[in-house]
Amino acid sequence: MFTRRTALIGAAIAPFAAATPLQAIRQATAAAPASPGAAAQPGLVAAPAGGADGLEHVKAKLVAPPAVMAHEQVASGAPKVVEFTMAIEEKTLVVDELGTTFQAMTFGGSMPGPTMVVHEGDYLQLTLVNPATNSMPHNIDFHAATGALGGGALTFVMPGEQVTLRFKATRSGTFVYHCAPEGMVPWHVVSGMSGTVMVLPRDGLKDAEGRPVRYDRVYTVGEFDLYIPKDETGAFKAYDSPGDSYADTIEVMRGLVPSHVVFNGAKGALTGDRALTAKVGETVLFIHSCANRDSRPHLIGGHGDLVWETGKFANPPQKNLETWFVRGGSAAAALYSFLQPGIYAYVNHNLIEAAELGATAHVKVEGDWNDDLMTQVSAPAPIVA
Ligand SMILES: [Cu+2]
Repeated sequence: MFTRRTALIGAAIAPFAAATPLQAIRQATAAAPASPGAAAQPGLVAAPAGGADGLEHVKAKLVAPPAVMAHEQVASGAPKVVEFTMAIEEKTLVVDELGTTFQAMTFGGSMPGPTMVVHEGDYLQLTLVNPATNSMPHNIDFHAATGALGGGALTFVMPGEQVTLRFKATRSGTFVYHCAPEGMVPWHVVSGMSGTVMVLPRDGLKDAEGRPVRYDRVYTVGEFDLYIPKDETGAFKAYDSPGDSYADTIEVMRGLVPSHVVFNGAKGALTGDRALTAKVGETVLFIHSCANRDSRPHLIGGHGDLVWETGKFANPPQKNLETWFVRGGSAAAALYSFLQPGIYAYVNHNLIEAAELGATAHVKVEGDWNDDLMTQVSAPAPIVA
């Protein structure tokens, strides 16, 4: 049956030309294992790659951001095959205080998707599930992986299908993963489909001098630029499904002016009752991903003690940063030990994006105030002549 949805999908994957959009989709699905990327790495298609044979398999439990799954900072034992299962969920989200709705497409039901943690030399094995309740084909491109469009060429799944991909984590660092279905990559990405993989060195993080560093807490922040269409009165439009929102959204996207720039899917997702928490004396690792657009994180009242601006742990971290940078299409990592209690704003220091469009989080820090670091010498009072 030729519906608006199938027409849309057919148009979106036009490179796979066929008699009808549905046939095009089926051909695209069938063609995936025979794509150039797959041909170059036949071991990834069916048979296990030799290096993963005989390794211990462990199942990892993903959690919703800003939390990060339980993990070892220093790997115990030999490399493992770490198995993940993640379902894609298309859903309507409220993204601001006006009640504006957004047709989100998500990994694991959250924006960003859950952060996966492995160690260098481990194999990350993901079963990606696209439930029949979804309307779109999806896949996953791991920036941490090597070959086959980051796995995108081997993971194209229609609603009602699942696929399992395994790749060797050969580089340490924080890396974006995102959906990348041919013909509609940017739309899926700005609809919410990205997250982070953290590949830790087997012996843990090190400072610029090579000394071990550890964190007490880790949070994952995903920054998203949203392009929600408005009607002729200037009010945000609501849609019934991603497909219904497609044509209008693409038009707004092409203007490159986001309607919202948010952390973790909505204005206020990480403020107030949902603020991140820490205690004075604790060291916190902040992972900050941007799948599409650049950002410049700043912790107001604090600093970046150690910052892996590109997120890559093989490179020595930068020290004592004021504000750092996250290139669109990457995830940075910043480590800070809190010295004072209070509410810290963690912002994109394009302050218009932070304050007007939504890119603000709060860190609520408990502990004792250090008068030596800061004190109010005299309270506000009339000017003394
Ligand atoms: Cu997708």
